[in-house]
Amino acid sequence: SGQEGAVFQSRLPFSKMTPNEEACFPDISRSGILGHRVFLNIRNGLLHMWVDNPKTQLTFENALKRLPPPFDSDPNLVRRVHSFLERHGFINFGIFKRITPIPIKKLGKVIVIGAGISGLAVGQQLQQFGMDVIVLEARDRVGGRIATFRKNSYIADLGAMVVTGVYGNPMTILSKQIGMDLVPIQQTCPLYGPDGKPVPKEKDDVIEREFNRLLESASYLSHRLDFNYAGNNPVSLGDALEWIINMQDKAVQEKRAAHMQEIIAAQTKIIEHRKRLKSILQKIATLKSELQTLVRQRVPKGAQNENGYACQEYTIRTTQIKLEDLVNVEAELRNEGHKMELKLQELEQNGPSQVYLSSRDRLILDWHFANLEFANATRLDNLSLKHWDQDDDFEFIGHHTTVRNGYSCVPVALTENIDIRLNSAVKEIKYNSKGVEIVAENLKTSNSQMTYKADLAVCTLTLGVLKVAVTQEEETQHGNTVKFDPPLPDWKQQAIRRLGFGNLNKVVLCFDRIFWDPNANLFGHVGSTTASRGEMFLFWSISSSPVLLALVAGMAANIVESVTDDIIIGRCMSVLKNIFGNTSVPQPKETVVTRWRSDQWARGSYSYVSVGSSGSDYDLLAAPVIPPTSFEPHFSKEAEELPRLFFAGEHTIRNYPATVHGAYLSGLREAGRIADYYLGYP
Ligand code: F2N
Repeated sequence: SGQEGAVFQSRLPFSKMTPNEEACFPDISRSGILGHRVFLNIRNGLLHMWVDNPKTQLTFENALKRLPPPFDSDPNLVRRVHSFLERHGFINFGIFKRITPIPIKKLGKVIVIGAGISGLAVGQQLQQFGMDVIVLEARDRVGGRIATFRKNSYIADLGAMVVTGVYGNPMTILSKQIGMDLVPIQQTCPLYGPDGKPVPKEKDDVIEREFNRLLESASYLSHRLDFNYAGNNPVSLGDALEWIINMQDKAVQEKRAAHMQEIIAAQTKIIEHRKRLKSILQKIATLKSELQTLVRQRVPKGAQNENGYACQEYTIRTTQIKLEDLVNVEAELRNEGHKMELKLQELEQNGPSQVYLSSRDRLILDWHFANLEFANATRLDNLSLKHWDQDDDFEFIGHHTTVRNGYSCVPVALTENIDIRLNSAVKEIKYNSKGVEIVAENLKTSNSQMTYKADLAVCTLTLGVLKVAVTQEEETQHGNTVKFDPPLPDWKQQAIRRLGFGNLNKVVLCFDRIFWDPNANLFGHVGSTTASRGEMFLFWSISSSPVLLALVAGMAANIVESVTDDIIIGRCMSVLKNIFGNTSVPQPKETVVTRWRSDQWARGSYSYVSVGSSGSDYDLLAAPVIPPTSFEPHFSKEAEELPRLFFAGEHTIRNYPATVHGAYLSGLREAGRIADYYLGYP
């Protein structure tokens, strides 16, 4: 709350200008501490006004009126700050009541390709900046990877479903503008083993700690020891984790070997010791019989001479002393032997564990790996060890929430006042220094093609669709193949190839009653093999009606795409019956299975940093493309250097990839960039 809260919500530093602000306000940047203070006070004041009431346009005039003196004393500076914040999507974005009308005279024409959240964001912004916008969308709906299944009272999100953290998240502002029913997720997640029985909490905790330790070790390996290449090949997160597990296993084996050696040494000592005892006992026996003979043959004092008698008595006495000594040694040896036996017993009883992880523990660990594969939409051995979590520092804090009324309410709200052509599949994107020509096929009226001319285009095609576009062995003629003319520059194509585009699928099961614990939003199912760890590993219950969402991640995500719905639903049902009992689980009333990889308008779920890629590939994917020089003499130098192709989408935003908020912010970013190029600085 308050001004600081509003600035934090806007992802800006409270008491510092950002590099972008310094570049846009060079005069302030040079002006010293006082100028900075004035700028920051105006900027922070405006953000506060907007965040407090994002349902109404914040006009310059109203902002100026509400700024406390002395910060209202330079209206020109206030106007500049206001324009800056508006253009870069810090104020007046989303759906809000306008006070000033949108300019009627259009200031340039834009084609936006794709009506996912990024396309809608860029469209809304450019429209309000006064440009003429048409959005072309191949599907018969908007939202792209935000897709909500609705039937009767059942609601389930087939694509994005979680708003990941509320502070700093632009979705928080949108939720104030439109009816998003945000519900915090209860993070506790009971696990059920492969046998359907609950995994004891203590066991669950121990393995989770081990999982976190393994991730820390992998990070140490990468960032401290710089172990990121094996030969010339970059190392994957999956490889690193398996190596660490093997090392742990080896360490356990080594400990066991050392322990065995200790036992053998103790046993050898005992054997030696027993030998000694045996020889002492023999000596004692010999001495005893010698003594007995001596005593038996003893000649009384008077029956022999004095010398002989003394000699005889001396022999008996020394034999007795020898015997006593040996008996003492025997007692000592027995005592020692006893101690040795005890030590051996202790060694045998307190050996190190037999293995690093029992096979059951390994499967629980695999469940955590499946969860990580879900978050990254790919197998761990596809993820770059060094860069897979490069966006971690930008994660928002605060609750993770789901949208109870379905996430599609957001894209639907963002269609307000924009010209969107559904069922329009873009086939060709031609661009040169004069502008763009977009060829689209109308999927409703077959074979009818339309060519749209504009000054520029914003491409929000998914990374999966872009990969098909730049791959040589394209499935020409059928399916969603988009041709760029001229082909995209090499640096762009390389980045498209390098960055990963993953997969993740969901199974929606709608029942007539709840048979699971209604208080838990989540429960996990531990698979029976490492290979199948991602198959229905997690169930979500977030709807107010009896709906379960099963997740299929990692390797399993691709496998389910080639299997029929019946088989997948059958697998889900057997997992549920295994946990809740045959008779407790009714037949579902409605079911949906997603196949995002096979979906020709998506070709996967979202991007990831693959082995050999890094965060800078996101920047390359975001960079606009300037057409190759036309050599036509009548064009001014300026027009020739204008970019004509701009890129937005989840795969173009380095700090917030793979998310709805990231895709949305990429749309705001591109709108600002386009306005800077085409409308000049306000
Ligand atoms: C065309 C053409 C053509 C194509 N002509 N138009 C949680 C948190 C963070 C990350 C992950 C997760 C867990 C995963 C999760 O459950 N979420 C999730 C997401 C995606 C998918 C597929 C699934 C199954 C699950 C999830 C989440 O909770 N929270 C999030 O914040 N994000 C999640 N995602 C990812 C987002 O859905 C995604 O990043 C975002 O929606 C992407 O928006 P874009 O605008 O970049 O792309 P898209 O919506 O695909 O728009 C492109 C449009 O282009 C699309 O409408 C196509 O039909 C269209 N198109 N070819 C004309 N030739």
